[in-house]
Amino acid sequence: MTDETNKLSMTRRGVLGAAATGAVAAGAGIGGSSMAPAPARAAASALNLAPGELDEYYGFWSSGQTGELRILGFPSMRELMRVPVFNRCSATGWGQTNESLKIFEDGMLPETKAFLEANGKRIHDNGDLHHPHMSFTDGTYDGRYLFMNDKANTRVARIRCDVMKTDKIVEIPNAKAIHGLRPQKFPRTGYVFANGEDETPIVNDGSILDEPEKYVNFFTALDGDTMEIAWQVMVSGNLDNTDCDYQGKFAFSTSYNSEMGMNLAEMTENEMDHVVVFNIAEIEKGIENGDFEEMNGVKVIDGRKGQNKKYTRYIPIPNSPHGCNTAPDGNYVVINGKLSPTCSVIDVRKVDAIFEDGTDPRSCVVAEPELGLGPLHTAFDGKGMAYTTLFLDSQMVKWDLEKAVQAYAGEDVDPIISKVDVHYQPGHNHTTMGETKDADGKWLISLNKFSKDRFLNVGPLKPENEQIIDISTDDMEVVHDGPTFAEPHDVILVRRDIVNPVDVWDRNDPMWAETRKQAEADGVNIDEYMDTVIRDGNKVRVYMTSQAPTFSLESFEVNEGDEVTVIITNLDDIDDLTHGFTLNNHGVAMELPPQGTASVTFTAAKPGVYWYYCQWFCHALHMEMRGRMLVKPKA
Ligand code: RUQ
Ligand code: CUA
Repeated sequence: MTDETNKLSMTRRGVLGAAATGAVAAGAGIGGSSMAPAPARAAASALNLAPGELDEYYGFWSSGQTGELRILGFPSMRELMRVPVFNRCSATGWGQTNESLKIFEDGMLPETKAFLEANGKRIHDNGDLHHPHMSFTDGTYDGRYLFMNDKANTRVARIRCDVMKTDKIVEIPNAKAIHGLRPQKFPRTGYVFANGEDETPIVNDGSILDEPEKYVNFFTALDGDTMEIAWQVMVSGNLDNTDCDYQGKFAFSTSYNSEMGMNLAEMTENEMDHVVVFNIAEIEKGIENGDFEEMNGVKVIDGRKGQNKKYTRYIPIPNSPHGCNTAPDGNYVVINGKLSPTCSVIDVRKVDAIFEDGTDPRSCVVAEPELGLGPLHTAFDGKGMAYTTLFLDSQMVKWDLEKAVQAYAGEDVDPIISKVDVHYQPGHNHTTMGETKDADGKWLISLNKFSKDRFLNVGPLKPENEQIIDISTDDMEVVHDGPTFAEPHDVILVRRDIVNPVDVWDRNDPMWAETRKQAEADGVNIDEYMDTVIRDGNKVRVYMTSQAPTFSLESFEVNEGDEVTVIITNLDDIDDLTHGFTLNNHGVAMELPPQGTASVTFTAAKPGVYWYYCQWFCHALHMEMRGRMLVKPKA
């Protein structure tokens, strides 16, 4: 930084500092927003928990292109845990242990396996996790599972909430780039609905590029219990976000590319795009009656425009709509207009009718309030109020659903209650319990895509900024700024009594069932003390246990070129006694949770002595918790 620019930025900071006391900093935000007033002391103190106090909510955060799920205490915003999902994790060995590789590979399509092999890999190292959602029973969270999408590599994953670990990663055939994802709310999950965002030629064999009429898109329903694909629906246009009703009848997906355009000009050509409504009972009937085509092992229903069956309806919506959010009252679905300053409100009670012949699909739209520029997502307080993010205006707008309906019907009422500046460019927002029928209207969070000058400068790559807004009273007040790394798209805020993870693993957990089988074949019981090395040709299996502060094997020997598998059970059975196994200069590390078993396989290629050690601080003698691997040179 030159002296000159340094001076300039100092001056600018001075201006912004002054703005915080009430003056408006002209052009401070991308959208020209002013700074927020100083946070209300009362609300702020609710966010600053005293040492030892616990949060009222679990926040389950996506992490976008980082590929993991993050758990934060809310409203304190203290990060509690990172759960690796689509990413490789250095700390836990996710993506390296045999147990996690099995989860990745079990759900992988054969062509992906072949592609990875050709590239000398077993898994993709990246993912793009946008939308985490919990399983539902009867319209509210049930604490069983979390489901999430991977836009980068077209996958859907599930996390078990009892141990907070990923247990399924399923690559979706036919579709490309899974984006919007929602679990069925009623009667239960049930289905997990997943949108393919990118269109693909029906026969995608490398012979078609510029024939848009041959491109289609796929809506996928997975079975949330088995994580098998129940069915898919082929649609016209692309699919962005999705939500479903509280009655178990319909799912709704936005499409910003009804044009089936292949470039920006084509994709944004029409003023009206659409929402696709999926009629779940009719689709199930169609599957039962054999009205499907089997594509790559999946039953695919043709729900494209003009097929004139009762599987889908296309509701025209202005303009490149994005977010799709069902209100807790069960009556309304809010479609966020993005390029249109409006939100379109669908009345679920009028959706049956649009499946009748000759009914205008727009007849279920009962409100279309003009809210501001760039509406992306809407959250609810359960008291009839909606909160919509305005990306271009850098604002949150609070509006009254019923008043919006009245205004659309011609009454002289203004649905907009208030607006507040956020910093800057908000994408998703979420209220406490807001996507369930138990929305409690306490807090709202705004996930802002730009932080700019809100935090200490860390270089060209800035954090995002997440702001908490107190909605317990009539006005919205920004009471907290929180920086985050790339790039939480979405979050759910779940009452803490719903989530009840265990402290110690169950020895019979399916996570290491495969490892157990191998051990049984080797005559080893992985539930007890073990210090056995089994040689099987050039394969060596090293069985040991960990118990603070020792590994049962203080050394083991292998030969250069051996394929070595280290299998460890952590016999410690109390709270918070995690060990680890890290093998020096081998790129090998894994988590050993209390009463858990984990294993890792590598090739011993470098003769010499290598120390292995425990990387989780576990005991006063943690540093001493180590041992040696001897790799003997080839004779
Ligand atoms: S999207 S900023 Cu990937 Cu959820 Cu709307
Ligand atoms: Cu065991 Cu540190």
